[in-house]
Amino acid sequence: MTNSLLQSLGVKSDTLSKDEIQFLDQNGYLNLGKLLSDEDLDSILGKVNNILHQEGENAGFELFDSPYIKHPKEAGADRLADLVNKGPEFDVFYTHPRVLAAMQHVLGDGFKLSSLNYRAAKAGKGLQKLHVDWHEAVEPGAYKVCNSIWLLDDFSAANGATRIVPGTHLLGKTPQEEMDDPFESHPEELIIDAPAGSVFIFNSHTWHGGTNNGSDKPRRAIHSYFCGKGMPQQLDQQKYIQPETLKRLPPGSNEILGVKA
Ligand SMILES: O=C(O)CCC(=O)C(=O)O
Repeated sequence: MTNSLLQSLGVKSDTLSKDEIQFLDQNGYLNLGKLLSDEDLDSILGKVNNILHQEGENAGFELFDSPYIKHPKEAGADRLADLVNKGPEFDVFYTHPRVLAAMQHVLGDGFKLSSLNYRAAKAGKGLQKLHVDWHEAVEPGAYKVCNSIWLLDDFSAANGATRIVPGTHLLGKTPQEEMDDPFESHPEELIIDAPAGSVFIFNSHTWHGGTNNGSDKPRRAIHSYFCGKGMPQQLDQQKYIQPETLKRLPPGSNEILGVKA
């Protein structure tokens, strides 16, 4: 991906402040603040509900097509996949300049979208192991994948918010290698506590996972997940891309999706 494409999408040298970059480098995650307005959230949630209704039992079916999804059928969560091709409401998730700036910083030039999925931890469920989104540990700096989580509900320890263990992207170890039971709490984990519309970047090599949703409502989020140059996408975007998606996106955006123009 060229720098001029990123510039045309609004990425500038100061899109992330020096302090934000330093925080991301040291902690392996970054709170970008509230990037979605309440009106945006209404429209996105309306669309998500329609898709859930339309797809019914088949919701998230595209995930089963991917050799790179660890738990396509997660009993504790509902999922939707391929949101790229399910409406213009979802364009912002992979074209927002602050997200693109963070991805370029973590993954380097040539990064692309890996997948754009919805995950809702069901009431009373949703606990995941602490994990990384790669099959093995990598050396600090040699990052392959990086995620952003877009909160569609207020997140807190009460409703299954994501937990993150800051700084673990620098260990060169996975939780499986270090913990007796990665389902257990980690003494240094933090649980996201932020309002709906907020976006967190997390380097996917930072140990993280969903927690149990102790509320009586689903805890909803969209993951806009990216991979570095030459890395396989979680969803084969070329296979699923629809002409109308490319038509409505700014010129050159096919590079972000890793598909032909
Ligand atoms: O939705 C979340 O809180 C985290 C999900 C996650 O890490 C995963 O599904 O791999």
